Amino acid sequence: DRDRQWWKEAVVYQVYPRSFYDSDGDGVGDLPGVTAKVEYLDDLGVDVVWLCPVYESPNADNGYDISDYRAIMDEFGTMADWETLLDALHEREMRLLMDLVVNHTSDEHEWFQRSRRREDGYEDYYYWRDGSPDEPPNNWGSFMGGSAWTYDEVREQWYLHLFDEKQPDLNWRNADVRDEIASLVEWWLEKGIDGFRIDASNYISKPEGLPDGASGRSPTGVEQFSHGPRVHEYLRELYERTFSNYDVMTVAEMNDTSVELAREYLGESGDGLDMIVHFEHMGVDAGPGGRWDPEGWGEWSLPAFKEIMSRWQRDLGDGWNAPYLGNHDQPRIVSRFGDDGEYRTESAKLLATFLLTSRGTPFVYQGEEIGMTNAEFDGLADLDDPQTVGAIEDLLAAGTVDSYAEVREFVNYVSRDHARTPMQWDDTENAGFTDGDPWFAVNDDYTEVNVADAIADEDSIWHYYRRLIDRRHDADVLVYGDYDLLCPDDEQLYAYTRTLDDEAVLVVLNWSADPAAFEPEDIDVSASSVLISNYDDASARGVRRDYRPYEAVVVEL
Ligand code: TEU
Repeated sequence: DRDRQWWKEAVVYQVYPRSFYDSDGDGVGDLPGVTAKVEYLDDLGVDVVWLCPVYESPNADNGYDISDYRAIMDEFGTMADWETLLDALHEREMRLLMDLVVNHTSDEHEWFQRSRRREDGYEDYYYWRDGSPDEPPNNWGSFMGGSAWTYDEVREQWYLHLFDEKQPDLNWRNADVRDEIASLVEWWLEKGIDGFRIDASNYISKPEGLPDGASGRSPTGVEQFSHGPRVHEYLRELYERTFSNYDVMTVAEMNDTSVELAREYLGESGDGLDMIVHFEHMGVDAGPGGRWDPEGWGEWSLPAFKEIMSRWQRDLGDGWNAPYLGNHDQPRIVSRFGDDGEYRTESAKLLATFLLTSRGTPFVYQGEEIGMTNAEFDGLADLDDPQTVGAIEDLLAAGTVDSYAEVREFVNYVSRDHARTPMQWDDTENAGFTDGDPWFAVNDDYTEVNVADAIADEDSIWHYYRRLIDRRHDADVLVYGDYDLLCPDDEQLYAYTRTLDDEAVLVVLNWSADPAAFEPEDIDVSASSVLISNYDDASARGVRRDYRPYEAVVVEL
């Protein structure tokens, strides 16, 4: 009845290949670079590697704009390099999760090139609309800023792009498009991969007539194209044609999703998806206008965060969670949810404790295991991410701000670029990421924050992750156990139990830089023993007491 699955017991590690490890000195991370670090990942103890897109791409959005789904990006290597990586992972009993980006293609994809020339059979592969070149067909905004429409001079029509103008949206209403997608998915599954992370999956169905969006939400129109009318039909169909025939995991990325909506997609009773990546907790520190609102950002309340996380932990029914705190689209977790100054080590370990004692399949993003921090970007020219740049351009165009200086602090808090600075392997030049010129500047703190130092120090964040992952692998209760929240209103403490049959674990996290008293009434701690803690004398101190800054303790009850 626990419905055991390998992917429920797995810990996933996300690799952003461009910034992971450069094997050939061109300044760009690559596939042989990932292969060179497979042993490293095995030592850390992770089970699954999620590889962000490595397909052929002009890199308008670092690989999320694909021009050929069956080819490897030159900068990353060859298909043979990819096969070597897959084999290296499988030899160590690790698995490979690939990224499936099919809400849109690159405008350089052959389908788009044919479609813009109205070639037979391709006319309808994208969303094309008539209209005068200065009046977009509706008011939808793009996630990358500006309108979601671009006028194409070749076809003399507008095309829809929810993301960058170089990422035209595929028209899933066209059965040929769905056939193409099923066929490329099948092609990769046949190569022996272990699953897909499905990008932007709740946006694939657009409502008939593409009605205008209401004002006040960002981007405009999101309520129209998020969870559109045929989204379940499309995902279920893809599942039946492809995933259901293989022993693979699927995790669907869905911004703008509630627990109730998520349940409709998950499991056999839904669309066959295994897990959903939701964004509710990513909104806790946003201003009233959403993530790119330059006013009112940065403050967040622990009770509100607990309420969100607890709802997902408890109410997903037969569905399975995919807990995460950071990824390639978010700032660094220790800078955002912890303290990247005095308590960097303690707070990074606390975040790890939370993530790896959550119910669901935890996703660790590269660099989290050494407590990598946000970088500093002094001008627009220092940024790479089209979303951040687009958001700033919108603010400048609207006159909300007059210069980069006015948003510098905001960008240094919120940008997707923080996650994309090169992985810090050691304290040599360029943090050991490359022998060449890195494509993106290395964070200055690499002389202190790097893998080599972390591995040499038994008390490091890295070793703490390794131990936590071990504990999780040894304790079914951490994987399958029920979750119950304690002291929901406490502003400093996040405490919960996990229970499975006669096993019970208590997690106490002082999510603050000040001491906090934990005095639960109805928990029997008489026979408790510490499973892991980020303070080494936690055992001697008992459970009911004051907790020190960012102290995290997991006890078996
Ligand atoms: O992101 C999809 C998505 O929902 C975006 O809103 C994204 O989460 C945003 O960065 C949040 O602020 C996926 C990828 O993860 C992202 O890297 C791509 O840029 C995007 O799709 C387009 O493929």
